[in-house]
Amino acid sequence: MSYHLYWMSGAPPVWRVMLALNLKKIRYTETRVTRDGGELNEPSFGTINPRRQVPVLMTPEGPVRESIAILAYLDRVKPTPALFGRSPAEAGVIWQWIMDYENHLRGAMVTMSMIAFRGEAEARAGELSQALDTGCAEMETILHRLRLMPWLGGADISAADIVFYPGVQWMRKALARLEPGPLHEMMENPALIRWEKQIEKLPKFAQTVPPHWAEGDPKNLDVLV
Ligand SMILES: N[C@@H](CCC(=O)N[C@@H](CS)C(=O)NCC(=O)O)C(=O)O
Repeated sequence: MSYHLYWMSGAPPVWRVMLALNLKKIRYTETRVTRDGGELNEPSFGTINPRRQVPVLMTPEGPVRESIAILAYLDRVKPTPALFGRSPAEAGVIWQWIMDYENHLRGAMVTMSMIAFRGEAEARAGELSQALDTGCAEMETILHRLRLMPWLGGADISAADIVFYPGVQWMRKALARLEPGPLHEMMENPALIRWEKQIEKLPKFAQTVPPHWAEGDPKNLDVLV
């Protein structure tokens, strides 16, 4: 079986897919694209993803786009470790945490990141304050869960952790550029830090970290749209 990933440095949805591929020990080849490079606008890319976004995983059955759809695909390719649980109850809990993040925290995370990375904290103070409040309310629930359980889904790592982790790293990057406040304090919670460390011990984790973060290149920070 051969798999090929189209990816962009710093994009949280891409990071999810890389974490899942490595967790499942599925080998893949890759093409790194950049926003400025124009690869996404090439006619050939439009045929594999009409939305002209990454990640796209090329599979023997054709291209699969949308990070969570790719996680579901990979779970069928290699069911162990299970990303979406083994029982109806586990699947329900895992999906609940995924949808909580997607529907509630992700938008606030994107808003605070864009404002922070573009240095617009003063000009968009009202919007920022609302995003930070939502961030605090959502993180409260997540922190409560992580104080009780090793992973968001329960006893084992799941798609919920993989979906959430890149968002946490974006939030950390954003908060480092903003005035300290309650969300900064919440992000220092030991349960969250313990959970992050568990993820960072996953196979080949270092290879999934956006290379331009390690290179200290400030460009391309706003790939998240
Ligand atoms: N819902 C999609 C989002 C994909 C997405 O937004 N990708 C962005 C990077 S974060 C992208 O490819 N943007 C290309 C561009 O804006 O030119 C997923 O989860 O895969």
